[in-house]
Amino acid sequence: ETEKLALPVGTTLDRFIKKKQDDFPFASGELSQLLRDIALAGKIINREINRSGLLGIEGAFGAQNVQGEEQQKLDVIADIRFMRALRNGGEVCAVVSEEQNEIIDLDNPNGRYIIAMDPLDGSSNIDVNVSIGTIFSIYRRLSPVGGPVQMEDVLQPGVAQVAAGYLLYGSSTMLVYTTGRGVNGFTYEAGLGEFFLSHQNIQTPLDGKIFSINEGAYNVFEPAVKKYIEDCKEQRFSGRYIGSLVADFHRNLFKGGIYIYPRTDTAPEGKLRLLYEANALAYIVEQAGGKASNGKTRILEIEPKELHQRTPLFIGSKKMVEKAEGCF
Ligand code: AHM
Ligand code: MG
Repeated sequence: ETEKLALPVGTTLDRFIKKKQDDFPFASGELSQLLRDIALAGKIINREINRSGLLGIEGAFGAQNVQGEEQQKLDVIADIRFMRALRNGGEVCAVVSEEQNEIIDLDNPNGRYIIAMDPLDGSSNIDVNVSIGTIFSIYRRLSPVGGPVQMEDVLQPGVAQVAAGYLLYGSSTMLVYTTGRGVNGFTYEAGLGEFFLSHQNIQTPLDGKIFSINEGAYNVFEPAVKKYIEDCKEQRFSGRYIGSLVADFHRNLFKGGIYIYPRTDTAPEGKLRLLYEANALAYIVEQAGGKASNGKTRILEIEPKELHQRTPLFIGSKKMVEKAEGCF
């Protein structure tokens, strides 16, 4: 209640971050600046997405994008925008991105932070005007500042995240993030160019009635997953699947539900990536009172071995994830 009074309607993201910063006067403020950099990149990508339907026809009336780049796929554009914002910001020394195979060194040897991110997730929805998202995890580097980035800086388990969040480019654009003290959501007002605090201290329902899974692969699911899905159907739960992880996750976060991407024959470890898809959402869901698992182990405790490692994912309302785990 006191938090609510302290942060009135109309609180911008900048003001919110500043307020949180004031609560920790000995913090350096770098993390705050980093979150602002991410929000700025999010605004730029939001603008690109809103214009994306015009990309193909813009050539006809002679428009080129600001940097004069040739028309590129939107996920590549998003990657470029993020790298630029993070490099200019100076707080981040290295990035792991879904769009690039190797660790990206940002030439900021004094940067204290590492970011793992999927700049634009939901590839099958990008070209067809359906919700997509950006996912990010922030870690503190382990190796000494000033030196080269090491693999151990990047391969940290999810429990080591200092912040994580996502941008959802949906019917409105939202930024949702946590620094380990609850989850807060901000809605973008494009006319003013500001994110406003719209969802304070988000808590997810303990149980839910929505299951989100691509059932096209049902025949090759593990028996435990089949059993859990049958159970959902027996209870007449709603099946909802956009095919954009952020959008499916976001809906279930508010309404109560479970998102599942299990092992299949063609994806023996599932499809989603531990470092920049599963971990961030796992941190957020736990902070909101939910749960994330690979079926047996807590996602945040999995020790990563490679940058683009995959993991099966069961994430959402605590009771639903526990029940799914119980089927194994
Ligand atoms: P991407 O990183 O290539 O976009 O793949 C991740 C996406 C998720 O957003 C979504 O939940 C899932 O892939 C959908 O996969 P499928 O089409 O196999 O159901
Ligand atoms: Mg992705």
